[in-house]
Amino acid sequence: MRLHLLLLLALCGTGTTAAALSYSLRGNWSICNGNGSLELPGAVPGCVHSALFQQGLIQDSYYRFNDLNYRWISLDNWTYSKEFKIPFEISKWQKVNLILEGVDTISKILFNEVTIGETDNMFNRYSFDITNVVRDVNSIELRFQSAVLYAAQQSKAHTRYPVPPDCPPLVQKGECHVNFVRKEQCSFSWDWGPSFPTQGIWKDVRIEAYNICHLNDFTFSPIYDKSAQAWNLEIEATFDVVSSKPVGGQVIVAIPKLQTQQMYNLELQPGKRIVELFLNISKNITVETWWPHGHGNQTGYNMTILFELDGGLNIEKSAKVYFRTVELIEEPIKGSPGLSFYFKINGFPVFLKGSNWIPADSFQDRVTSELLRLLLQSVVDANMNTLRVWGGGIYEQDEFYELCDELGIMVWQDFMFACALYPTDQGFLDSVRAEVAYQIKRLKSHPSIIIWSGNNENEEALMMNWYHISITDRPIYIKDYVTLYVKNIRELVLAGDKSRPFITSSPTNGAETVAEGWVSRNPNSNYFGDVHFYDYISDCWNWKVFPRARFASEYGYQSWPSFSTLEKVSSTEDWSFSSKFSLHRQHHEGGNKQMLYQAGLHFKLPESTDPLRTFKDTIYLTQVMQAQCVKTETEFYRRGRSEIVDQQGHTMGALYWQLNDIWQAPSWASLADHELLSPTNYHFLSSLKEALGLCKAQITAIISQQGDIFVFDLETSAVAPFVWLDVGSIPGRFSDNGFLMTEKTRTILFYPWEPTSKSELEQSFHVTSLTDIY
Ligand code: BMA
Repeated sequence: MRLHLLLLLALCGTGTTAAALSYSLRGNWSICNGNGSLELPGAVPGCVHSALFQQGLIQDSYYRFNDLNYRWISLDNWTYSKEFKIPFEISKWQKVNLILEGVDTISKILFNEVTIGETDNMFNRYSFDITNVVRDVNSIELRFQSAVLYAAQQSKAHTRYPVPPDCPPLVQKGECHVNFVRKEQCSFSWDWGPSFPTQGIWKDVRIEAYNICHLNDFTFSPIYDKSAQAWNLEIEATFDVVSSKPVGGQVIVAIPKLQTQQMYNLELQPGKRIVELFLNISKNITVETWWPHGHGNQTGYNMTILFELDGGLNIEKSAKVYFRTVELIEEPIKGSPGLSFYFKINGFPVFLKGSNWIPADSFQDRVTSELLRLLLQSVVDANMNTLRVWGGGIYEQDEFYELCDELGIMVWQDFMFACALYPTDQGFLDSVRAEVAYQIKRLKSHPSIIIWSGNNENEEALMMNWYHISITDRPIYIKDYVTLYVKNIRELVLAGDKSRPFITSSPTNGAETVAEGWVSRNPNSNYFGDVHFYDYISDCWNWKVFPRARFASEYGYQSWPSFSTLEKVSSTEDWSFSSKFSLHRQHHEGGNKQMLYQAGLHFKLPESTDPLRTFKDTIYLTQVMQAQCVKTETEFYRRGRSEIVDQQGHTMGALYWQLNDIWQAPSWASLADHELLSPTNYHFLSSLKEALGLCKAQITAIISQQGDIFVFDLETSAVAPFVWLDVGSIPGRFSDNGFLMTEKTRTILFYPWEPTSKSELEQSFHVTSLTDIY
């Protein structure tokens, strides 16, 4: 969906006058630490870590132990400042606002040395009235407070009762009390991620000046009227009317391809005004609906809205409109107690197959449109149709959702609360309310988003008593839970968005959770809602260990990223499975042992006399193990669609944990720094450690180029399980990898993500198969 919120122009009777002008404050700012000992230039959007790196003052933050070495950066209180001249005559404008699309996180803002406001939520958009302080030449300062110190203060000030967890497990080497600050929750560390609590201006900043009235924002929802069998479009435009008299005029909405044009009269009273428009699409016109990938096209229609207001003030917007319906079906199932939990898109039941999405980098200024496109294209190429934007990360940038619309990827959108209990004092709630209202407005026009979910695992944390809360204290926390997710977030969703369902948590029991007072005794039930399932002890080749759930929204196994990925952030002494580095990067208690245990159930563990060979082979084997485990479990859920066994089944979703990685470390991800592990289907009659007659396979490749693509013609001397092709640090994707090679020859394509050559590929090419270890 492309909302072209560009500079607003108005054409006045004679000549041309702009009704609004916008001046971007992107680009170079000055950054200074708390005691003034460090001063450096830094980019906006950006963060302190990136600025220090760009100035050569720190190394790559992901290198070796730098997450610990650079802890001082997030404990300091930094200031961003800039002096600038506005290139138009500012005194001619009735109203001037400073717009900050994203501030990370706690800051006090001074404009020409006057405090104009404060920020405490990185997910909110801020607008401050600077009409009375703005001049032609200006200074702006954002005085940040360390989010880590702020979180500690907030927690200390919450004296009535603790709000757990205080700190992450020690193995995560993270910071404490992240639940007290409205910031990317995993930036204080996670069980796959480092602690980099960034500071900075992470999105656009600009000055907007206007006369008469200004369109602040504009959003819409296509709604299908079942009884009339017709589509309607509900449009909402928010104006700031600065004229002292009412502003009249008309608005024309047009969707040419649907032969639809409607005109409305309007009169805007002074002050903040919301205009609601209702557009009927004639039922005689065929509207092509938006479908998820694999189910149909992603047809969208161009729409224009033209406000023609008094005094020749014209404001025009354009956007792409997609039409689709989504229903969450919870109804009795024959032969199974409980309720179903599945989605109907445009009236058709759809199995949600996909993965969970986490932030693509600790430093969001490094997440480019190209990276998003490559990752999301990989999602559809791997035949997925859904991503869950997990609640411990961020509401993704507009481009992410635009790409999902375009590619047909359904998005399960969590609100950003995860694995914790949260406070509900008024200041916190006000901040959350502003965040939620803003995010609903920003995102609701995207057809890709098919559900809002209140949080990640917080109902489970509460009801399974993760934090050892005494039974007598539990009602306090249940009350807080209901206040936050039901009385605030849910209310805002119901008021602001009629075009998709809402659930309070994941996992949850859906309607049963509601019936039990918004918290279920066991939110992970197989008979209701969705489940998260992790089991590192049982043999993953034995599908009997998996839950016959209605919907598996999280499940998975860890693996190590490829050696070529790790090599870039480590040094020779780190290259063993038990090195200080390997232990440091593992943020999940016992994770390295669990991987070896699981791999050892079906594979011989590597025992080369060369320690580096053993390390590389072990990494390879953890990936093979992960691929096998996720494959077995995913196939189990896919089969479960049409099965009811022991009164359980009718599974309608499988989203494995996790698609992508945030840094180079062991995790549950299948895409590690731009490489795709895509297993093909086969069935082994025994564990591979028991297989007889496997001979060492000599695999050779002849590489040729066809346009932008490289063709790898492979030849093997013997049957080779889990053939892994590697081109070192050359970014790109193979059409298949980790496959079983039973035929003598096979052709695989390589899609480079950056320009490369045949000779570069030949030099970097390396192939491994299980027969190299045996
Ligand atoms: C679930 C997720 C994440 C976590 C993953 C693996 O709990 O929601 O919090 O990273 O499992 O442990």
